[in-house]
Amino acid sequence: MGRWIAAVQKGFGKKLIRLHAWNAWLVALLAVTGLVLVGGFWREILGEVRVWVRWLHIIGGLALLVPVVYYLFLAAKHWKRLSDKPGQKFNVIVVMVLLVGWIVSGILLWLLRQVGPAVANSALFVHDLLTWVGLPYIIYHSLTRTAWLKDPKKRTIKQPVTVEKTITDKSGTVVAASSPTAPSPFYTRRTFLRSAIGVGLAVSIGPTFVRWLGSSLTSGGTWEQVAASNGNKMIPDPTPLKSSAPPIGGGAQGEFRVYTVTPIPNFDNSNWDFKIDGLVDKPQTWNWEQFLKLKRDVQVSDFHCVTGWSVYKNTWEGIPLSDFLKAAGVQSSATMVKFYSGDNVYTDSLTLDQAQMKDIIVAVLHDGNIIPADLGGPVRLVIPQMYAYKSVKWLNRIELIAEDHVGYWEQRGYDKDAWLPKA
Ligand code: HEM
Ligand SMILES: Nc1nc2c(c(=O)[nH]1)N[C@H]1C(S)=C(S)[C@@H](COP(=O)(O)O)O[C@H]1N2
Ligand SMILES: [Mo]
Repeated sequence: MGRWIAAVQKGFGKKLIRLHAWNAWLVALLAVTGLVLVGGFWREILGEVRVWVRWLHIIGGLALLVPVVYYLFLAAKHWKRLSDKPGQKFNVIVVMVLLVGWIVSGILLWLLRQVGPAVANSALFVHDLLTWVGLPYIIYHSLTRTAWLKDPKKRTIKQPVTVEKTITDKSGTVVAASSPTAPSPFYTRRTFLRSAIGVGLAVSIGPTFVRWLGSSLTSGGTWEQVAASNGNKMIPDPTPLKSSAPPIGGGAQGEFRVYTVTPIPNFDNSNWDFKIDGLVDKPQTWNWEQFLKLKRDVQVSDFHCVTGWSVYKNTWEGIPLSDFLKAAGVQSSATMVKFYSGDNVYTDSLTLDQAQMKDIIVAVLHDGNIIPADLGGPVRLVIPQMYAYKSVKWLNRIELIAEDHVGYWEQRGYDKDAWLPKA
C-alpha cells in the first residue's frame, strides 16, 4: 500500500495540475447540465433531451469521484506544501466540502426511489444550496486563479520553466509561466479585477439565490393572493366545503415548483369544458357551472415529484375519479383511463384497476383556495400514491380506451412504474 501511494505521488506537481484540470472540466459539465435540469424554461424545449441531460449529469457526477479519491492520496503531501498558505488551505477545504456534498446528495437524488421522498427532499435542498453558494465560489476562484498563479511568489507548485510565454491549459490553469522570479507589476489592478468579479457574481446570482431560499421556506397564500396570481378567469368561484377552509390538513408544507412542458394555458368559461368519453355508456361534457355542481370530497395527501421535491399535507377538494367512472358506466372493452391536459400536449394514463384507487381526485381546490393557472387550475388530477408526473395539470378530458397509452414523460424516458416507495 505504502509503495503504491508513493507511486501515485510520483510526479506530484504535474499530477496535481492535471487532476485540477479534470476536476474543473467535470464541475463545468455538472454546472451546465445541472442548471439545465432546474431551468423551467428548458422543459418546454427539451422534453426527452432532459432525460439525456439527466444521465449525462449523473455519469459526470459519478466520474467526479475519480479526481476526489485520487486527490486524497496526494492530500497529505499537498497539505504540507500549503503549510504557510492559509488562504489556499481554506480553498482546498471549501472545494472538498462542496465536491463531497454534491456527490453524496447527488447519489441520494439518483437513488431517490430507494431512499424515499424525505431523504430525497433534504438531498435536493443540500444539492441546491451547494450549487447556489458553491458555484459562484468556484466561478470566482477560476476567474481569479489565473491572475493569482501569475504572481510567482504565491505559487505553491513550482514548474520547471521551459518556455518564454505563459501557457495555460484548457481550464485556464497556468501550466507554466515565463519567469518564476519577476513579481507581477499589476497587483492593484488584479485586486480591482477580483473585487469586480466578486461584485458581478453577487449581483447576478444573489437575487436568484434569495428567491430560491424564499420559495424553499414559504408556502400557500390567502384567497386574494392566490386569485391575484391566477391567470384563469372562471366565473363563479367554487365555494369551499367546511373541511377545506380552513383546510383539515392544516395547510400544505412546502412549495410547488411550477413545472410545465408548454406555455401556461389560461382559461375562462368560454374556452373551458370537461369531458368523459371513449368506451363508456354515458359520455358527458360539463361547462364550468355544471362542473361545480358535481359532488366534491376533501382529502389530505402528500405530493412528490420524481426530481426530489415534495409538498406535504395538501388538502385537496374535488371529485373522486371513481365517481366519474361509476357515473359514466365503463364498458367491458376498456382497459385504460387516459387523461388529457388543456395544454393539448401533456397526457398520462392509468390501468382501470389503478384508477379505482379511492384517493385519486379531480381537484378543484387546494387548501381551500382555487388552484391557480400555473399550478394546473382550474382543475387538475391528483394521484397521491404515484410520482407527480402522473398528476396531469389543466385536466379537461378523461377517455376510456382499450389499448395502452404511454404518457408524456414516460414516452421520454420516465419510468412507467410511477408508484411511490411504500412508506
Ligand atoms: C459540480 C457539481 C454539481 C452541480 C453544480 C450540480 C447541480 C445540480 C443542479 C442545479 C440540479 C438541479 C436541482 C433542482 O432541480 O433544483 C441537479 C440535480 C441532480 N444532480 Fe447534480 N450537481 C452536481 C453534482 C452532482 C453529482 C456528483 C451527482 C451524483 C451522481 C449529481 C446528481 C444529481 C441528480 C440525480 C439530480 C436530479 C436530477 C433531476 O432533476 O431529475 N449531481 N444537480
Ligand atoms: N399538463 C401538465 N401536467 C403536468 C406536468 C406538465 O408539465 N404539464 N408536469 C408534471 C410533473 S413532472 C409534476 S412534478 C407536477 C408539478 O405540478 P406543479 O407544477 O403544480 O408543481 O405536474 C405534473 N403534471
Ligand atoms: Mo415531476
